[in-house]
Amino acid sequence: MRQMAFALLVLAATSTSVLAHSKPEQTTPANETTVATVKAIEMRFDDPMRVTAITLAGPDGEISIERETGMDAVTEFRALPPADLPNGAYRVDWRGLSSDGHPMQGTFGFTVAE
Ligand SMILES: [Cu+2]
Repeated sequence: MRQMAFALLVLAATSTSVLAHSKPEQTTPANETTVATVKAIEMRFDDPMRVTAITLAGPDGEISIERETGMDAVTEFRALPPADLPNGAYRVDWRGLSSDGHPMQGTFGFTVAE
């Protein structure tokens, strides 16, 4: 019985902290959209986020992107992909630390088609 109460407490604490955390409000390209070109990869957070890692995976595997935003906590994160991404499906995965120091992660995807 004590274990059950503890489990519920953990569950409640977890869901509260998830709700309290900043997820990207908007991304560029927007999630699940099709675009002709990608000039920048951007994420906007409602609370400052220190993005500690970000990867871009495309049809031929991982693609290196150039961070324009450093390791500071920001509400607008920006990175630059190589010019002329080939057509295909892309996925961005990121990890970060929210303003209260909790680890966060997220993902979004888009398609390049000309
Ligand atoms: Cu937190």
